[in-house]
Amino acid sequence: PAAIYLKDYQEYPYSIADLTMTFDLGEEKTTVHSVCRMSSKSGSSVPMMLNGDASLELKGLYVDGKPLVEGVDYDLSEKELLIKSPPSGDFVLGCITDIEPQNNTSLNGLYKSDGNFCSQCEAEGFRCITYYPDRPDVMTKFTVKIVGDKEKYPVLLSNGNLVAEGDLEGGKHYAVWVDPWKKPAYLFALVAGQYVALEDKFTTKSGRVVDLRIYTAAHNSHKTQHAMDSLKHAMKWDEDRFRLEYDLDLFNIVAADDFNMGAMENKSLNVFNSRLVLASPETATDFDYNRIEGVIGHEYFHNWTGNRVTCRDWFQLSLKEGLTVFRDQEFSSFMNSAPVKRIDDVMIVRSRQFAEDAGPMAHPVRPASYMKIDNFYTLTVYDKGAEVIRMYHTLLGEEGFQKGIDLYFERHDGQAVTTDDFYKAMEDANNTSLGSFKLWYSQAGTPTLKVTTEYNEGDKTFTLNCSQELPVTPDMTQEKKPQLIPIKIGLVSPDGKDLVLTSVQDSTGSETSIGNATTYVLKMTEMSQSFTFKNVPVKPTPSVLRNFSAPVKLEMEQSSEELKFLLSNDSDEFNKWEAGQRLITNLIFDLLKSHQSGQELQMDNSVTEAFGQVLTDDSLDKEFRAYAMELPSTEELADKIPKANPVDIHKVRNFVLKSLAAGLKDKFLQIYNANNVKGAYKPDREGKSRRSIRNCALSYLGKLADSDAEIKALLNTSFKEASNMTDQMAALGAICGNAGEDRENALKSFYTQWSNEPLVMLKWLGLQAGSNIEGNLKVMKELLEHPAFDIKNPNKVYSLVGGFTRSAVNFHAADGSGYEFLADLVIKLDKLNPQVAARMVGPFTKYKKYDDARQALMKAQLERILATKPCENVYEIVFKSL
Ligand code: DPP
Ligand code: ZN
Repeated sequence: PAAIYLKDYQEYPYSIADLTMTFDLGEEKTTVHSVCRMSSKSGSSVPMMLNGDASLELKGLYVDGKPLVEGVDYDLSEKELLIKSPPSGDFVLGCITDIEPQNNTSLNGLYKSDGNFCSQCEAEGFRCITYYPDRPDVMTKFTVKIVGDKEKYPVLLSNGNLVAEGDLEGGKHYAVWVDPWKKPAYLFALVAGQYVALEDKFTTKSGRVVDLRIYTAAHNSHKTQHAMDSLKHAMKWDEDRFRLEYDLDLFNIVAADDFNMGAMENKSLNVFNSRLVLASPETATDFDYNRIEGVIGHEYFHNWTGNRVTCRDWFQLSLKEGLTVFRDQEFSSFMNSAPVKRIDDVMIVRSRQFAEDAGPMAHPVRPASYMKIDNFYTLTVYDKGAEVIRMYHTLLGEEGFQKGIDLYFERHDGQAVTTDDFYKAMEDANNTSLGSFKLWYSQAGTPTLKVTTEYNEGDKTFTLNCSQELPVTPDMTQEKKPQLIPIKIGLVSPDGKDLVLTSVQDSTGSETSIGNATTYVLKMTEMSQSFTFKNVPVKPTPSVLRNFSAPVKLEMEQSSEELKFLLSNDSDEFNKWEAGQRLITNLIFDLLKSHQSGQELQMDNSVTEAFGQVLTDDSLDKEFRAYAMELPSTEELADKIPKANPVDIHKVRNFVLKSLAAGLKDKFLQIYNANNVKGAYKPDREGKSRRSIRNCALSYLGKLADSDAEIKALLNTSFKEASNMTDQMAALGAICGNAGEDRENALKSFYTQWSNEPLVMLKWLGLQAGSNIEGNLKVMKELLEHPAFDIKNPNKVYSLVGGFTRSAVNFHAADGSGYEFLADLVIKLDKLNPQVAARMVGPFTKYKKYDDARQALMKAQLERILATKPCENVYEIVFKSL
């Protein structure tokens, strides 16, 4: 397959006034009749290229009612249909295709899930439905008529407003939907089947009454209230924070069990993976409740950032995704604890996006080329993209940022635009130049920010010497230039308070007056640059990169004493947490050295003490304390060292967990008991906070269960008495950390209780798959054959196979058996669902991070996959990795 380049972008030569589609839904085949009113933009006849998947059966092609002849009027190839000389003026293009949604296992285009018809068109699914210019800059108004069996498919939905419906002969009925907003084909959706809806209303601030409906299978209808509440909160929040109102009289959400992505923002008809809609206290955890709230917000927010203003081409994907992730992050911060949300998001960036940036698939936020766009729905485009948006916000402030947003919509509403357009709106609205900030879009890789500091007692100045290093990445075509890095900083005085900052001078000589703030954003623009704060009365402890003000790897030597000081005193909650992370990371790497040189491991008790203080500091939010107790993941740790041995890292990390558990046992018990409150589950902040510290304690205590009968009993009681899924999963997880009878019994009883709930079965599969108990591969092979698993359902694959790849011990087993297992599955999935197969191949792309032996084993599996001549999606990733 050939690569597609951003530099080759060309406007589509035809515009489409409107598109009318008729879907005749059937069990053997579905017939799609589409009619476009088109015109040549230049007024002359140029060849017209339409995209179409090989699975389409072309039944008819007409221009102005006259059939076109293959070979004469048009050429048809695997992926394209080329009309050689269309009329030069206005004309009507008709196209009839037959498709087989019931056999579509790729879940791309129109397919069936649980007996219902459902569609997914982003990025390039529409071409699996009909021949069409399937690209985001071709926008038009859609009218969609759906015809189907009334009994089998009582609910018929598409985008926009329902304008007509009625019965037809032969037990059929129809519905006609008109979307008044023009849109690209990727935002088209069709749903037909048996659903019930939860209904509600929202009145916008200008008085529009919007009907809200969430459709699910009848047996799940009691699990949609939280999604509905989240939707109303999101609608209100977007009005308050961004002044953005909803623009139609109805908004529908449908839950689908089989879905590749998390959810999809089709205009007024969002389709959701059911795991991101359905929640009840008994079946969903606090984590699920939060995720649902965030994703409901995310898809709703796309109505403006994505739908009203969309992308010119897929290289601009972050235009809508980075911005919308930023918006959903801000929404979740507003609804929950802002510092905890920030920590959560940074953990994802550091443990997963940094790894992507360091691997063979590294690409800029705005990629310059791709083979399959499906492979670019990445942490870089989404999460690093959101960090880029956050940096605008940090640099311009809330007011400046909102001015930029206003100008962006003023200029581009109804258009398909680029990240450059967004950048320009931000600059122009603020009458400023952001200079090298733009490079964040085009340069791949994670910058390393190195900082050294010095205090001058005589001058009372404090200097930071900063340098940035931009890594070589596989996509690199020229030397990288320095990127503007916003460095948010505070100076903490020995009494624990932030010093007042008065002025700062940078190495170019310019001096800026700060005006007595305690936090300041330095704008680093050079490869190396120093900043000197004046009037600093005492030697401070610097708190650098507060709130993670840029997605960089910070390298700054700070002693254990300084880190402990920041852990107890930093007023920036992110950096307070971060001090603990750095402290424990240093300890883990010291211990790793001991371990690898055969020494016995010895815990540093002063670290235990420092963590104990945070754990029991009642002035801090409980959820924050739980996060402070979480150690960096094995993945994040592996990312920091060359030739990592993940099994060793896991062992050392586990040793530290156990040592903390033993050292703080009484405190954990006390916390567990104090927060083990009986009563109805509420997914509110107070309840979530309480459960979070309770279950943090339980998880630590679980580390002691193999040698402590009392704790063992506590875990079992906790499991039996759990009255909500958050507590039940926490107990199950703690019990399952140790092999033995308790584990077997708990897993069995959980299965018996929940085997009829597919979403709960995902947890059951995932927990077992991620186990670090040695020899778990045998269990994996059994689970593949288990009725709770289904290789055609993406969620089950993500839980079982994805879960397994997070097991340091078993996936990375030294004999390569874990790698072989994954490759076998990728090869199987490749034939069924290319997008899911490509996601599952991901862990192999990181092979260069690991020790030589593991590298060789992983590489061998990549070669084995390549030899099977995989689909384009898998091919791109494997090829780039090798
Ligand atoms: N549905 C996916 C998302 O919202 C792709 N647009 O991120
Ligand atoms: Zn999105």
